[in-house]
Amino acid sequence: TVRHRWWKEAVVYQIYPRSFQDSNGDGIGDIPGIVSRLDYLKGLGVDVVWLSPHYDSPNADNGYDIRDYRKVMAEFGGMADFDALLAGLKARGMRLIVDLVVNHSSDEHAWFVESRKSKDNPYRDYYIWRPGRGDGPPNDWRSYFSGSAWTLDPATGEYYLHLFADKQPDLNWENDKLRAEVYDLMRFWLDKGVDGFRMDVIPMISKDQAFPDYPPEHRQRTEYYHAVGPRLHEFLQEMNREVLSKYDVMTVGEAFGVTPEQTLDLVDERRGELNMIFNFDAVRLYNDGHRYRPWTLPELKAIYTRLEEGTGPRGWNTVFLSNHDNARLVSSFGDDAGPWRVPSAKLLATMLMTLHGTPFIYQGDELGMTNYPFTSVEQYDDIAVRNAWKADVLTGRVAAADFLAGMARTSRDHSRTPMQWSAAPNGGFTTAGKAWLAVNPNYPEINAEAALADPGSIYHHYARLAGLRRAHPPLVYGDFADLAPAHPRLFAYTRRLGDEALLVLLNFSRETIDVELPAGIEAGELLLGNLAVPSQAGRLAGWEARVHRCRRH
Ligand code: TEU
Ligand code: CA
Repeated sequence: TVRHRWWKEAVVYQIYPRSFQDSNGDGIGDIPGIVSRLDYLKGLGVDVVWLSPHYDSPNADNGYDIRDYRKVMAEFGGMADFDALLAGLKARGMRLIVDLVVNHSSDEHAWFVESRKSKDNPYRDYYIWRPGRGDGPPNDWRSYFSGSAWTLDPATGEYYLHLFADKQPDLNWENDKLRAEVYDLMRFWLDKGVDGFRMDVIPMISKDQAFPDYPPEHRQRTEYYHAVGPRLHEFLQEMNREVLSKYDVMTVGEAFGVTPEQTLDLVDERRGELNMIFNFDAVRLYNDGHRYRPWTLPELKAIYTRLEEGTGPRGWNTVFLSNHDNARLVSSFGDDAGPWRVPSAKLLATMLMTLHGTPFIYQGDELGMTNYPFTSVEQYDDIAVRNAWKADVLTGRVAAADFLAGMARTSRDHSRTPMQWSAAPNGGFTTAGKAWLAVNPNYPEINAEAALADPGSIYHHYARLAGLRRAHPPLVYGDFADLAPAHPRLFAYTRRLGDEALLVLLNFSRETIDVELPAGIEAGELLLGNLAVPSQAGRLAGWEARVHRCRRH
């Protein structure tokens, strides 16, 4: 039997602070802005907020490059604002988890400033330094933001490793002192009362100390090489023993490069590592290295079955299809054209909130916010886009038109445009003339004020789904079974716990379809649908989603 835990029952909402709500008219979202929207989150049915990095940072990668782990980013406010956020959430019965970015720091972190000074600096081994090979870097490892993962530092003539930007040097987890520093900074935030961590690219912290070139099978998708290094499980068990086990907290590891089969070792409750991870298989279905890849429903469904089987009763999954690193939910997995946007966004909400695992809602998806109509490279802010443009287009390797077509479907900036709060200028995100990243021009139609006023809105559908989850334990703890894995349009599944079973029916297309269920399974009472007038039993209209009691005989 599965153990009951608050974080299994929780609905999590991700806030990307730069883009959530500006309170002081500088065009940049901030913590007081978040505090002013807590009732909005409560009304949505949120139990836990995950805050993307709020730490002091020079913003080479919007806060994922941390200069001081114990300081709040000045643009976002100060520690008093952070404390007010935490208190405001707790007062409303919600919790807060923060981002833990400890695969790398900023090159402006005091440790790195010291580390690069000399080979015998006490902080030298806080980072990963190696001499070059011939005239070049130590090996063929590549940065996820284009180019080599090694940068030559003139001060000592050695290279430092950075799996991300050159301003994000990788920390050396082989060093006991570094690990102790990390555990210390974790305690700092836990002692303040935060309820856990989302851990950035955590499976990549352990590196093969031989630093070999990529094995041939991992040259394309290097994340499958960098994840699950030799000492990963040892490090996570130590972190759990030293820190996490002493608090009632939740942890979710961003598991870029971890397969469903490798997942249980990270989240098995007997092993004492993490509570859950983000598996990337679903969210990356349409995104093949910045190129759009057409995906099919049977592929998506197969991922959920594979995760169910891979994780089993002693582990736990997350359910998410968007975040600050991916394009918009409804534009990627639904149909954001005209009349289909609202029903398809509600269908996706229904799926996220009824699959087996803790659901993560990304800010703005509860409004059905869409991809931004980017047309030129200058409109993008993301370092991933800017570096790839230089590395791929300016070198003639990729045609500009192909690059832009790919980014128009996959760029991280689609999800980073500001929240659309109202029909006021800049969607009510800021009173500045200009937000740090342009607001989607569809804000007069798609905004929170309109959604709150409309009982049929996507926002209110999420709220009803959160209520349904709370009322029906099978939606949290029940097994998942896909009833029609090969069907190209229909996703039909049951969630069963003991004698109680629910049936979820989703039509991933514009066409009306017949629902073909296996013998012995029937739709009972309708608990929640996404259309004002649900279709009759046995049918689903275009993008219709329904949750029924399940009758079996
Ligand atoms: O993401 C790492 C990651 O796995 C990718 O989604 C990455 O963003 C992509 O390959 C780049 O095109 C995490 C954070 O979520 C992301 O925002 C940071 O940029 C990255 O780590 C570095 O901290
Ligand atoms: Ca601001």
